[in-house]
Amino acid sequence: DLVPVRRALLSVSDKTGLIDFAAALAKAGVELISTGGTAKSIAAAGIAVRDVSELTGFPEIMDGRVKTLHPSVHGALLGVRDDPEHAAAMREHGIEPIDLVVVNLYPFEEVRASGAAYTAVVENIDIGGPAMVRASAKNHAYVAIVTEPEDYAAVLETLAANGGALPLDFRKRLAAKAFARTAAYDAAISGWFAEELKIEQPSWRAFGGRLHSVMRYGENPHQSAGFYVNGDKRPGVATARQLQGKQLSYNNINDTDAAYELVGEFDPARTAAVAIIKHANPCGVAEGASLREAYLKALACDPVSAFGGIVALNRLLDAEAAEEIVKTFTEVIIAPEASEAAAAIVAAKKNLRLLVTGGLPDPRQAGIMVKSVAGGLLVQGRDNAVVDDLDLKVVTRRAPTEAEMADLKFAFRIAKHVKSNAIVYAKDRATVGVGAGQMSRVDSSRIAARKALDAAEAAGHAEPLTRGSVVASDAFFPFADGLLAAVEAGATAVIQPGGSMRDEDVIKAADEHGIAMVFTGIRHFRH
Ligand code: 93A
Repeated sequence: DLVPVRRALLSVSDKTGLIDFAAALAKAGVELISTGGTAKSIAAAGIAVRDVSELTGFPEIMDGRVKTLHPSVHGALLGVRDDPEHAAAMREHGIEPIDLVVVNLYPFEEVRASGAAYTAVVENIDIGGPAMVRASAKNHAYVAIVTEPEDYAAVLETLAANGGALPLDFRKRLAAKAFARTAAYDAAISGWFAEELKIEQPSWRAFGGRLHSVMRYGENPHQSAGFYVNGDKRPGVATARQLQGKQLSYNNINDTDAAYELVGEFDPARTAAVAIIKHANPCGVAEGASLREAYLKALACDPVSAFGGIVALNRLLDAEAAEEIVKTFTEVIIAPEASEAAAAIVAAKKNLRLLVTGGLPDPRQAGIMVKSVAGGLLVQGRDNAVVDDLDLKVVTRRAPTEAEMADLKFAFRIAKHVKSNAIVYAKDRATVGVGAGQMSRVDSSRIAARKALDAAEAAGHAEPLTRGSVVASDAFFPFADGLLAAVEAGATAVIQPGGSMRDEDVIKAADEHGIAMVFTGIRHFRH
C-alpha cells in the first residue's frame, strides 16, 4: 500500500511554507506542476516547476476561474491505476498520473470576515480547488492530498521514512482531513448566504468552521480535540492574540470563553470589572474603581477556587492589576489590551498565557450556540438578554434600596453566566457566594452561602459575607424554600425571573421577612 510520489500538483492561496516544501520535494526527485501564482512563487525561488497549462494544453481563462478544471488534471487525480480500462484511458489521452496534491483554497472565510464587497466575496468561492481536493481524497488509494501547510513537515518525514513513498493509512488520514476542510468551506459559504438573506433560523451550517488549532487533548487526556473557528471577528478567545505562555488547552479555551463573555457584560466606560473562572463557572466577579480593586474583591469571594483559574478583565490590563494577579497561580489572563509594564510583569510567569482581544464582546449581539447530543446537534440563539434592558417589577411590599438595586442587577448579570441551577450572592458590586450546577436550587443556595462562610472564615471576618447581601436566581424559585435559604444566609433582596405557579407563596415569604424582591420576566438557564 505504499505509493511512490513521482509527481506533485501544487495550487495554494496560502503560500506559507510553500517554498521550503517545494524545494524539499524537488530535492527528493518529485516533479512539480503548479497553477499561475503558485508556479510563479516556486519558479522565483529557482525551483523547477511546470505550469499546469502545459499539462492541459489549455490556458487559464476567465480570471483563473477555469485553470485546473480539465480532464488532464482530473483524470490524473481520479484514475484507478490498477483498473485496465482506466489505465488505457490515461495512456490514450496522455494523462500523466499525479501522486501528491497540495491545495489550499481561496480564503473565502477571511475575505468574508474582512467585510469585503459582495462580488469580492463571491469571487473567493473556490471551485477548482475543492474539486481537486475531493477528487484526490476520493482516490486516496493512489493519491495523497495535503490541505494545510502545517502538514508539510509530516509529509516530508513520512516520505523520507518510506523511501519516497507514502503509506495508505497516511493517505487516508489526509483524505479525512481534506473532506473535513471542504465541508467546513461549503458550510462557511452557505452561512454567508444565510446571513445575506437574513435567514433567522439558527443553523449549525451557518456556523461553518475552520481548524484553528489541534490541542494535545480534549477535556481529558484520552480524548482528542481541535479548535474550529468560523471567521467571526468579534473580540473573544477565537480571535485573541496570545502574547505569551504555552498553548491553550481545550479546557482553557472553554473557560477563557466563559470568562470573557462574562466580563463583556460590564461597560468599561462605567466601571472596571474582573471575572475569575474555574470549570466555566465564575468563582468571583467584581466591579471596582480600578482593575486592581475589582480583582481583589473578586478574589475574596472564593480564593481557594481561584487557584489555577482564568482571569478576564474589561479594560486594559495595567501594571497594578497584573502585580496582584500574578500572586495567585493563574492559567490565563484575557483583556482587551495590556500595557507594556503589565505585560512585563506577566512575562515573569513563563507558563501564564496572556491574551489580548482588542475589544469586548457585545452581550446584546445575536449569534448561535451549538451543542452536540448523541446523533445530532442542538442549535439555539445566543442568550443576549441584558438586565439593564428588562422591565423589572418589584413584587414585594418593600422596594429595593438604590444600593440593593445596583447589586441585584449585578448579581443577575452574573447569574446569566453561571451553570444552572445558579444562585449568586452579591454585595457592593462583588459576588460573595456562587452556587452553580446543582440539580436542586436549594442546594445551590446552600452551597453559595456555605462558600461565603468559608471565605469569611479564611479572611478572619466574624460574619458570613452573605450578611446584608442580595441574591439572584437564574430561574424562578418553585417553592419558598430556596428563598428562605437565602434569607437565612442574610440576603435582604432577591432578583429572579418569577413565573412559578407558587409565586404568591414565595412573595409572601419574602414579605414576611422584609425582603425586597424583583422579577425580571427573563430566565437565564445555562447548561
Ligand atoms: O477559480 S477556481 O475555482 N478554478 C480553478 O480551476 C482553480 N484551480 C485552482 N480556483 C482554482 N484553484 C485555486 O487557486 C486553488 O484552490 C488555490 O487556492 C488557488 C491557487 O492559485 P494560484 O496558484 O494562481 O495562486
